[in-house]
Amino acid sequence: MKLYVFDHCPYCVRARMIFGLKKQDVELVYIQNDDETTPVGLIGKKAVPILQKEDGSAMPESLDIVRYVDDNYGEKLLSDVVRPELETAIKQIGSYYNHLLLPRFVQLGLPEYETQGALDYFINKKTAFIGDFAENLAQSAQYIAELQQDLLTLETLVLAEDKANGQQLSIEDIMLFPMLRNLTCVKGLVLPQGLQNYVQTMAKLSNIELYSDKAI
Ligand SMILES: N[C@@H](CCC(=O)N[C@@H](CS)C(=O)NCC(=O)O)C(=O)O
Repeated sequence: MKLYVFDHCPYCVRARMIFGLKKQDVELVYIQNDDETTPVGLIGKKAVPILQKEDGSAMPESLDIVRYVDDNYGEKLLSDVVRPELETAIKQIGSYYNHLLLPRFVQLGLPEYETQGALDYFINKKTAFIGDFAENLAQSAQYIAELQQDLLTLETLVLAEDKANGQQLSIEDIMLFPMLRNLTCVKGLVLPQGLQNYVQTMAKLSNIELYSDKAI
């Protein structure tokens, strides 16, 4: 199977997680950010992740991919239960964290921005969404201050470092880890200890690298 991804894409990290957690091989294909031909050719629109199955057919939508792999390869791992309070905490952080993340992604040396065209495409598209990248970077301290508070709330909901609900791996982990993993690119952000333990443990279990070493 092949999984078409961008490294920074949290939905792609969801899909990558299930392969890592199940120790199931998959070929990762990093497309350029401005490559519309590949995804449109596979699923009729420009979006990743895309799973190309063994029969050649292509599947979009991160959670569909996660459930497909969980149901069809090895013993089922994930519970479907998501606590509403965890979902609320994730949505709250998700409402502004792109102001911190998007201007940093383009400085991390990620494979989806190898060409100038790919870089320009991303910057133009996302500037329309969050405003000027340099201005957002300059406002990091205020976003980080808000985030530190919200992360304290989130920490109270993470009950074990290898499964957020404390009992079984679940869709909660598939939603939560990609967000925390992306936040490791923010220099000066101190994850509360419980979340730091969680992100490190889940990175190992999922076989997905963090950005801590190149944080900006
Ligand atoms: N609902 C989709 C969302 C996927 C999505 O929004 N992917 C983004 C990247 S993070 C994308 O491909 N956007 C088009 C673009 O970047 O041009 C899923 O869960 O897979």
